[in-house]
Amino acid sequence: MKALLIVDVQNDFCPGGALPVPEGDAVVPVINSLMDAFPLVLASKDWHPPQTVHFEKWPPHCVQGTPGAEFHPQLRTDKIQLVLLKGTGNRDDGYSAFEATNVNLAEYLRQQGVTELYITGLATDYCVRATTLDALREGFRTYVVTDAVRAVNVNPGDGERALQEMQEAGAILISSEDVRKAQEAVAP
Ligand code: VGL
Ligand code: ZN
Repeated sequence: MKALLIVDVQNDFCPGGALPVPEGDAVVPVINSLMDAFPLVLASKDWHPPQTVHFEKWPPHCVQGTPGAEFHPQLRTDKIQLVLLKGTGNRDDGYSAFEATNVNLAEYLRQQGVTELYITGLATDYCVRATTLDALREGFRTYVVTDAVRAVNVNPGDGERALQEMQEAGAILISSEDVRKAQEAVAP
């Protein structure tokens, strides 16, 4: 069984937010178009306390309960079965959705019978990267949907390098079109 994992598609990571990812909002329609192909859809939220060591590295963003921490308003939430909260402590970055503090994600996925994870969202070079590498370590067949992710690119090329690193670690890079095609072949 496969699951769609949406990483941090929150207002603060989109244009106009506190830590905007260039074209961050461009992933929203792509992710929306994928949801119906998956029996299980999960989404993570970066969910920081107002004071955290994380804000020594980054401008304050995604503070628990603030508008910046909400999902992008166009993201379809009706299909999201579980929200994973991460970066919730004062001393952790919580880049990976597998560091969620409200659910043990790896255990949850195994309980649900999930063997394949399709990863989308923000940002390619931080939370998508960390989540993908953890998913591989946990033994899931892990896909990264390349047109459903965007990078911060603190240094030019960070996003491309992250994709290459994930691929070398065993991730399969796939386009959203190919995800949809594969699904149509199964259930026309
Ligand atoms: C992220 C930087 C800081 C991310 C979160 O979601 O990729 N990046 N916090
Ligand atoms: Zn953060």
